Amino acid sequence: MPYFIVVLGTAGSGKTSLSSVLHTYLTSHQLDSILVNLDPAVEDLPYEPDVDVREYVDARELMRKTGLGPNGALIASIDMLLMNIEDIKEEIWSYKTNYVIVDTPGQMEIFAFRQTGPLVLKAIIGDARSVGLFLIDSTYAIQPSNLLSALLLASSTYVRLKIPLINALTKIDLLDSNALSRVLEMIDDPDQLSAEIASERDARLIWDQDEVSSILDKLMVFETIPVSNVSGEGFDDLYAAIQRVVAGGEDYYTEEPNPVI
Ligand SMILES: Nc1nc2c(ncn2[C@@H]2O[C@H](COP(=O)(O)OP(=O)(O)OP(=O)(O)O)[C@@H](O)[C@H]2O)c(=O)[nH]1
Ligand SMILES: [Mg+2]
Repeated sequence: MPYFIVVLGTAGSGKTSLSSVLHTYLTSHQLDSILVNLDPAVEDLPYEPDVDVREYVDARELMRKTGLGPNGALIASIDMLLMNIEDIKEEIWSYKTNYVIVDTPGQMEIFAFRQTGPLVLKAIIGDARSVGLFLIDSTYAIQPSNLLSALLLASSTYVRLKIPLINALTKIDLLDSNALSRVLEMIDDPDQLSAEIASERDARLIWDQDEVSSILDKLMVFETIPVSNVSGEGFDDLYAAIQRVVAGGEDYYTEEPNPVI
């Protein structure tokens, strides 16, 4: 059975880029994987998907035909994916592969927080093991209150999808090493994050420091791996974290002889 790696995160956080780079990384390590584009609204992809839901439902065509706006068309498209789910699942599972990388739609509030998105994922994954990568754009996370809201979003995504998550802090090539260390320290230390939020002029109006600390104490805290989809930095660590979740730390090879490269 393959392992499913579901790439999640807010619009523009780097899901499509990371899916592509991860596929290249796995291939270069003699691990077979396929790429599934689960975004019915995407126009251009930097990779050639093995399975592409636009062959079942094309949100852009739906917009043209129905006059729906982008969000309405995406909602309708994801609902329509569910109607085709058996065929989509069959196509994905027809590949004998180690990993299935699933690139999800940009508007994650439509995908993860409505009824049908999680049902689509659940149906595709079936009984296989899965891990979600929740992408946080590091250039956004340098602002402490942004980081807090990203961590809250990761937690609520976990509640919705009920698959284990790893946070991937993307675009670290755009941060200098001091800024990156500061973000990682805030993620590691809830007291520091709440202190930094308290010192933000605008955020102080909504959050007080004790409140933030107590929220952070209760939050699910997922492992965070810094990566760059441009330089490839961090992918050894990301792969190791994925392995820890899906295969309990053991390196994994399927029973099938693996015809990689
Ligand atoms: N510098 C840098 N740019 C990145 C990185 N990852 C993604 N980008 C850029 O960020 C933009 C968005 O990347 P995508 O991979 O399309 O992000 P996405 O989450 O799939 O976007 P949507 O599907 O539209 O929500 C693109 O211009 C990418 O080239 C990274 O690690 N470093
Ligand atoms: Mg994308």
